[in-house]
Amino acid sequence: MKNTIALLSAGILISLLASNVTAMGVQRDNLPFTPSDTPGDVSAIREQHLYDFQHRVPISPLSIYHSYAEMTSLLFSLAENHSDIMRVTSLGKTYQGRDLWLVKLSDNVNQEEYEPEVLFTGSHHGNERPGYETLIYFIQYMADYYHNDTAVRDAINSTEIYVIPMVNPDGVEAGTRKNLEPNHGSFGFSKTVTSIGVDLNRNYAGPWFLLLLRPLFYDSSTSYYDRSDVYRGPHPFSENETQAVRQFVETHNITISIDYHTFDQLILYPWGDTRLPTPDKSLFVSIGENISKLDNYTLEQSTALYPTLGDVCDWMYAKHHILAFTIELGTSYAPENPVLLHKMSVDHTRVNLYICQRAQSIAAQR
Ligand code: 0X9
Ligand code: CA
Ligand code: ZN
Repeated sequence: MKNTIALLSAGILISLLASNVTAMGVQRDNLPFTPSDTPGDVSAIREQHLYDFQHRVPISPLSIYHSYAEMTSLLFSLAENHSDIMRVTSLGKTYQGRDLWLVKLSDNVNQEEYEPEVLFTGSHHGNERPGYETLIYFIQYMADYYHNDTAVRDAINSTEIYVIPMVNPDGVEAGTRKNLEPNHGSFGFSKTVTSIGVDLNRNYAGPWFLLLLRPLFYDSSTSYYDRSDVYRGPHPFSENETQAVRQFVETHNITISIDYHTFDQLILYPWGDTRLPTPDKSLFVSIGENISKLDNYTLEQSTALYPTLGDVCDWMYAKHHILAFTIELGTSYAPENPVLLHKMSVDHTRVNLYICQRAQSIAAQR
């Protein structure tokens, strides 16, 4: 995506991106952190790989990420072993028939309790694997450390934590940014299949008409054209995956959310479709500054990266008043270095725990 934009829109966006990578220089204090063993029914090969991964021994790059099937069996085995605090359900199916898994982590997990709710989503873009991998790590850490880490216990006892680790499993399996839904022309009117895939992070509702009015402002970051890598789909919520997220969000009361992408080491807050600030800018900045103390990433409004229409955060904030962040992990789409991936996972486990804490204080005030 960044490559596409840089190629297509020359200097302006390149300099925008370049200005975003300034280091914050904040020192972090390291959490004592011992990753646990993986549960039994993950394949032997995977266990070996994870063992190596956890011990920071470089392994074959292709194998440091879970496949969809491996993630599925890991999630179910964790839920089985921690059935008091973890539950896995399906929010629907993708075009290719994969279930969209929702993980809930909370005490009395089978009851809807009156506790602040938080949501973490990953891999709207299938080629951005750290999004789901860091969330798998987070889920596993939460499940395994419930009894031994007070921050984990507080978060699980006092919040309802929801995770949709892989929003776009078809794309993950195919290694593509977009999902695998066949397109019938840009507006869905063609009888034949003209191309494959919608950019799910352009498919949420928003002021779509602005693309007509300000084509240059959105430039090559949002597109009508079905062949584009940033194709928004024939209409808002045309896709199974975004419908599933919408259905979930409409039936919950989420206070803070983070949507994980790669890459650029950024913490982004709305708006992403206009340079105007939101009424909650100072609250976004206050939360974002604390996140950046934990991951050393740069905090800015989404439009500073580039303006888009139809991203998940703008919709969540505009429609549901959710304090919705995008985090762009790391310095490449899917790093092959297990040490980097591990550090990303540890840092963002701490970020997610902070979000649980902060959601409690914000929900108490609202
Ligand atoms: O373009 C996106 O969807 C995200 N970047 S990525 O490189 N992972 O594709 C950024 C979305 C943040 N929102 C806006 N910039 N408006
Ligand atoms: Ca609970
Ligand atoms: Zn992305």
